[in-house]
Amino acid sequence: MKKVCIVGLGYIGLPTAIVAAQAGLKVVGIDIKEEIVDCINRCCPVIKEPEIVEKLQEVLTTKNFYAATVYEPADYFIIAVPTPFTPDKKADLSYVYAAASSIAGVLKKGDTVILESTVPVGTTKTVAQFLATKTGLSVGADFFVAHCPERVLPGNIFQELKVNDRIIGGIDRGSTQHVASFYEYFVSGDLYLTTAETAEMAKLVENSYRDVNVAFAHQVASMAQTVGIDPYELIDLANKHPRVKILRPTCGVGGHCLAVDPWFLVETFPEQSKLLKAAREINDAKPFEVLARISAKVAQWEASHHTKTCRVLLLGVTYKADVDDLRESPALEIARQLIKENQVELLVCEPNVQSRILEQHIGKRSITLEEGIDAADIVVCLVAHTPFKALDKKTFAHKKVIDCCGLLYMPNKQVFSGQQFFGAASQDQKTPQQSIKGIWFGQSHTEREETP
Ligand code: SAJ
Repeated sequence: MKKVCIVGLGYIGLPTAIVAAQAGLKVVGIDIKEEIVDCINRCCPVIKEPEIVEKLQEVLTTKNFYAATVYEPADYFIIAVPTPFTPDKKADLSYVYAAASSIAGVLKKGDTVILESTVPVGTTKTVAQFLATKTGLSVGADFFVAHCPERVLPGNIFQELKVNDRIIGGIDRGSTQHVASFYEYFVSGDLYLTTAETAEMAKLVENSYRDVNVAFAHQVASMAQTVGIDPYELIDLANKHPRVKILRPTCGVGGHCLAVDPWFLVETFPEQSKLLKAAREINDAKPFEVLARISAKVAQWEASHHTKTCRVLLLGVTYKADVDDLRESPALEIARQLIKENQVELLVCEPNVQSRILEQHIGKRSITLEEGIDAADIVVCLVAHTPFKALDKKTFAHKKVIDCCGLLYMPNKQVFSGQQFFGAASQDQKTPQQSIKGIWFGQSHTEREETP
């Protein structure tokens, strides 16, 4: 049975280890943090992902998987460690090289090393040379190296790990072949073979494409709002065009991917990446726009309530809906800033993050939705988590609301039918007026108090 050593038991490494173990490979997962390794071996993963506990239990029981802090010899090594950026927006590859250094200690002839972490163009080749120098082995002859970027969407990782197409870019043809045969164990999607540099750049381009499109949505929202148009209704209507698909404005862009990856292209191609840089700046500015709206609303509230501090409830602080991940979260940044300014009494409702963890980040525990809405003077909808979406919109009826994620937007499904309109109008004044509102004039100024 082939053995795999997966380095980095985070959002990508752990699910990949589980899927590989389910496919019949012998997998050891390596993490530098002992507490993470202990938790995983006790089947208490620290990351949240649908079905992760059941699947982890299964592979621990079959003994096809276990976690450790010490590297072991294996046939395949997968590097799935974080690649953050430095304060001056340059890729920080220290975790990649630390992993490569430890792999070099156990690497032997015939082994394959796969770099899954997102990296600037050219990194895979440099890592391969680094391994060759450290081990004295010859890359392409004694061992094989390729980049195979992960492409899964948090919240749907187990499905996407198997069905998504993968790009495999070896530092030479032999490496590409070796790595492709590895992914055949568990990927049902197509495996596209190319060079290491093309694979690296494809990943960066994919996420930059999405970042640029979110920035477009954010600019549309800002323009619309300036003239009192509901951006969610506007975008909904524009998207009725068969070739238009504008994304959804939120309180910013977060996570470890979109907010980071475009900078790796900007670093390598400063002259040819102006649009990417502008998009990054637009998305990074979004939380400050939201903070300005909150300040304005609080000032309005204070003008009519002289006696007490305004209570502001934030709904959601993770980087996007229905995940527990706080990395690069614009909503969390908004919370931090409000705490720092100390002008309001801040309440936070975040059902996806344990209160203890939230407290470590912002010194505040999460309160329940009911408590929060009851106590709040102003509700700020930051992240459209499913339990928030399930709320009866009437819950917000007597609240001042700033909706930054389209939580309160109700798409009007009615489509004008001349017969219905004219026919109904002559019989019943009330019914046609309600339906006309959605069809002709939209619902922007009547149904929702405020948008981002
Ligand atoms: N966002 C919006 N509006 C949208 C869509 C997203 O504001 O319409 C925001 C989200 O709220 C979030 C951020 O963008 O803050 C990123 O969310 P996301 O769902 O677009 O992406 P990630 O970072 O969770 O995952 C991305 C995915 N890449 C693409 O869709 C091109 C995923 O497939 C990658 O595997 C992942 O990055 C990665 O690891 O690179």
